[in-house]
Amino acid sequence: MSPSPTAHAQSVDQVMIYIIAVSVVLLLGITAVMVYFVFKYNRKHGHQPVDIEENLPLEIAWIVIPTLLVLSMFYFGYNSFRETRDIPKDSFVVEVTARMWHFSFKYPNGKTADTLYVPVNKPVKLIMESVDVNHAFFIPAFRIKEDIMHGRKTFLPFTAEQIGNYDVACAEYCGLNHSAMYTKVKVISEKNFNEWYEPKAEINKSSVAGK
Ligand SMILES: [Cu+2]
Repeated sequence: MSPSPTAHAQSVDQVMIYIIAVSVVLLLGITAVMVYFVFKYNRKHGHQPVDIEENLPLEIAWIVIPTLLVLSMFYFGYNSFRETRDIPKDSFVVEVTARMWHFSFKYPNGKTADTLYVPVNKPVKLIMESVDVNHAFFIPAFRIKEDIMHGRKTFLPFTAEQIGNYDVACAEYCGLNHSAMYTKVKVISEKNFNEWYEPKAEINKSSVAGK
């Protein structure tokens, strides 16, 4: 398995594995007991149904154990969700505009792009808005997804820890070409990012033009 591109992706995966593991243990356990009882208490072997009177330890067990399991799932899931709401103060802000059927990105210096370029290991905060219908910004590799609406800004933070290209998809059905509404997030080194963000040649040209 390739390393997780974000710490958040790792924690989401751990929650997922935990929930699946609990579910599998319960499924196998319950199925095994059920099948065993079908044979053990088979009516053909002379067994008759019996009304079970109050069994306090059993009742406590079937209330307490599932409650603890569900609460633990909520606890781990909520911790992982908090990571998408607690935004580092020094985050690099990129504005995302969604429209049918396209994402565009605007950087603090006014630069715009159709692809999201970000430096590796830098906290990024996306501030997102739609100019038309509802969309959703989804980076499967980072395990993050957030709705994008018209007239209301939503946000999404992430810190990419692996250089690479990752898919971005619209995850809210938004019309005819929704299924083609894809772009990429390109995580690059800080040096490459700075070269892309403020190319030297252009700075020189504009400073010459300014004189
Ligand atoms: Cu869309």
